Amino acid sequence: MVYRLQETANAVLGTGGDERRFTGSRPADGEGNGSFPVTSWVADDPDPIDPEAWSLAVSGLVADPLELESVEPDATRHALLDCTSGWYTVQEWQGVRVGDLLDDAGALEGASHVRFVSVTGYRWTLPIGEARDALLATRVGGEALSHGHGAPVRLVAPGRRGFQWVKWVVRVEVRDREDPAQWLVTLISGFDS
Ligand SMILES: Nc1nc2c(c(=O)[nH]1)N[C@H]1C(S)=C(S)[C@@H](COP(=O)(O)O)O[C@H]1N2
Ligand SMILES: [Mo]
Repeated sequence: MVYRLQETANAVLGTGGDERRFTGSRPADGEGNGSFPVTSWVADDPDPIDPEAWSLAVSGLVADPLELESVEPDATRHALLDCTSGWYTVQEWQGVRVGDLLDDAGALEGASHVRFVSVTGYRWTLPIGEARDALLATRVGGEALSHGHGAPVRLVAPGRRGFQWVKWVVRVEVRDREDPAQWLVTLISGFDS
């Protein structure tokens, strides 16, 4: 019933219909920071990150842990960000391939997963093959990423839902296992207790 009413509203307003993805999400059109919403899963809302104070650690099952003070974008991907709150956007993201970082650090035998950790503690883990192909993005639609969208660096994980695209990344951890607790941590992230 609710669904029917929604369909009727869409017909009247001229929104929706064919443009919806199979997830139900509607498009946010345009390019760059201003063209799609800033969304947090629950209460994650860190202060803007001072790029001078920021660094990106690549650690865990690696031969040479890295501590990068900046990231030079040298890779581009068109990828679709689909938030469970009902919108999606296709953007050109620029950044570094996670695979290149792992090659620099030298992923060790047994490495099977890569965990991306936000300055807020929010985190998500991908199987290493998929992680290699993901991007740590510093730019969107030809612009430097804004704070709300995850500056200085956010994960771009093509094919994954928006909540897995970790913003404000400070650590990349190479691991030999999944991370069952990530659901809980992600849900409570941002709540002071
Ligand atoms: N650190 C952190 N990363 C996060 C979130 C969050 O709350 N904290 N929200 C996620 C959700 S639910 C979505 S849909 C996308 C939204 O990205 P955007 O704000 O750039 O649109 O970021 C994801 N990354
Ligand atoms: Mo989301």
